[in-house]
Parts: sequence; structure tokens; C-alpha cells
Amino acid sequence: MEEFCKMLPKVELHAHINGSVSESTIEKLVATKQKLDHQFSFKKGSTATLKECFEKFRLIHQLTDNVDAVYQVTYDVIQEFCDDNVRYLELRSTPREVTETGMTKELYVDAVLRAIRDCEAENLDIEVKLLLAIDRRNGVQVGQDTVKLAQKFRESHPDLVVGIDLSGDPSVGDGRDFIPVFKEAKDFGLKLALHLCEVPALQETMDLLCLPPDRIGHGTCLHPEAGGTQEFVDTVLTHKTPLELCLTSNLIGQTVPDLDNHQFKFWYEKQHPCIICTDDKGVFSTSLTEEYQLAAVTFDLSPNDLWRLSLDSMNYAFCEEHLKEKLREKWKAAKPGMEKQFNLKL
Ligand code: 6MZ
Repeated sequence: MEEFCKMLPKVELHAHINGSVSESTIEKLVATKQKLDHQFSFKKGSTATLKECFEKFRLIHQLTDNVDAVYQVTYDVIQEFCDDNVRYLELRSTPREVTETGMTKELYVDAVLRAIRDCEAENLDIEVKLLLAIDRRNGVQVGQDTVKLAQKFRESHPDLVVGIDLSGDPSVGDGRDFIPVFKEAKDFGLKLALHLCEVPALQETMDLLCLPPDRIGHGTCLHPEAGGTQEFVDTVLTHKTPLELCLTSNLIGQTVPDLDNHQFKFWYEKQHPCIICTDDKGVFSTSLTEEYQLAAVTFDLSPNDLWRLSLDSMNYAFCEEHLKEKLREKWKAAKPGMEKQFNLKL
């Protein structure tokens, strides 16, 4: 199954740039700093609290406090996803400014976009798009500024900047405060991928679900057994809002008790659009191949099921229809070789 999952052309729709940084990139970045000796990722099989997960991002942010580092991380992350046979990748990242190094939010986004363009120029077999992330901790004004920044960069890079993400520590702030900001983003043609119900959140969820977002990140606690409500479930089903699901991340962060109780099962059985994603492949020491494998083992999925999951994920990408069509050709091209190698009919 491992070999099959590796060869499978894949779609990654939920990857935070700084959480995706690999050990080898960390080594390069640490070499540029003095006295930074931390553990930047969780070992396989470990568990943590969500707070401890967010502490890792804080440590990584100390390494990516300048445009060169932001460029390097983005560039390496794209190469690594490409090596993992990810053919379409949506990255998301929170624009950050660091006065001491002269990094402004504009320069931050510029560094990310330059890395994407440079990978494009190398003709890598991967299409990359960008969502700008709003960290809920930072409040509405920052959210507003992020949407303005996205609008600006969408004008200069209409083919790359596709949406807005809401993320950050789910226990902080009230997502409803951002609703006017999301409406403005939507009016401007930006898509919305919102972290929702990563932990039980009865207050804000309904209003955010009714926007509706174009995709939901995690949605761990939407269903009644996990602290949500039937009304949440019905609303998601009615809008057919796709869910970005990250098994290892939820397991390590302990937002699910174990994988058998992961929300993937609940939604997949309802034939609701589910997308397998990594979240933070660096921090959680995983890859998209491993996430597919884990889903296969945990939920008894066949190669055909995995093939469908990866191909269908293309439907929920925030890119133009003609690009989706072009990318689906990759699955067509890979099919005969995979059928032969694994002796099956896909
Ligand atoms: C919520 C998360 C997250 O933006 O600096 N982030 N937000 N839940 C999660 N589940 C574990 N994983 C990552 O990447 C790091 C940032 O992404 C968000 C957090 O805001 C984190 O600081 P960027 O590239």
C-alpha cells in the first residue's frame, strides 16, 4: 500500500507553510542562527496538547524571521510535496512582519510568491496556489489588512493568489468577528477555507457555516458525538462544503481520541466531499503519502477508494476549471502504469 500511495498523483489543499518545514530545511535555517537548539517537530506516535503544537509554530517563526528564510522554506516545501507526487498544492501562510530584519508583510508575501514562481520556472510537475491566512489571535483589523494584501497581490498575481484562510489557536477569539472581512474577501473573488470546529465551538460555528465557506479545515467537532450538533451537520451537507481532513495532526494534537473516532469516517460514510491533507507535515513528521496510507489502514480503503479520493480532491481546488481539466490528465496518464504495477483495475 505504501508504494501505491506514493505513486498516486495527489492533491494537497491544507498545508501551512511554516508548519510544513522539513527537518533538512530546519537544519539549513538553524545554521544561520546562533544558539537555537529546539525540537521543532513531534516524533511519530507522540501526543501533545494543541497549545504545545502552537508553541512549535512560534519556534519555527523565530527561524523564518526574514525574507530569505521565508523564501527558502516555501521553495523547499514545494520541492518536497512534488517529490511526494503531489501534483496540485495549495499553500497557506500568515503574512508576518519582523521589524528587526526589515521584513514587512508585503515582503513576506513577495518572498512566498517568488519561491512559487521560481519553482514554476524549473518546470516542476506541480501546480501551486496561495491562500493568505488570518491568525484569529490577531483580531479583526489584522484580518482586514490580510484581505487587502490578498486583493493587492491577486491583482499582480491573479493566477497564484486564490483565497483566504482562517486559522490559529481555535481556543482564542470569536470567529464571528471576522464575518464582514470574509464577506469582503468573497466579494473580491477570493475563496474561503476556514478552520472550523477544530475543538467544540458552539457559539461561532453556525454563523460561519452559513457564509458558507468554500471549504472547512478539520471540522473535527461538527457532529453531535464530537460535541457539535445535527444542525451543523445538516448545514454542511446542504451546502456540500468540502472538508480538509488531517489525520496525524488531529491525533498528535489530541483533538480526536483515536483514529477510529476520526471524523473522516463520519463524513466519508455519508459520501460527503473529504480531502486528505497533511496540515503541517514538518511539525507532525508526516507526508501526504503517509496520510493516504494511514487512511487506508484505519478505514479499510481499497486502492480504488484512494484513487477516487485523490482524483475527486481536484474538484474542490480553488483554481480555474481549465486547470483542473489539465491536471486530471495526470491521473489519466498515471493510470495504466499503476494498474500494471499493482495488478488492478482503477
Ligand atoms: C489552526 C494552524 C494549525 O501561517 O506561519 N496553523 N491553525 N490549527 C492548526 N492545527 C494544528 N496548524 C497551523 O504557518 C503556521 C501557522 O499556521 C496556523 C497557525 O496560525 C500557525 O501559526 P504559517 O505559514
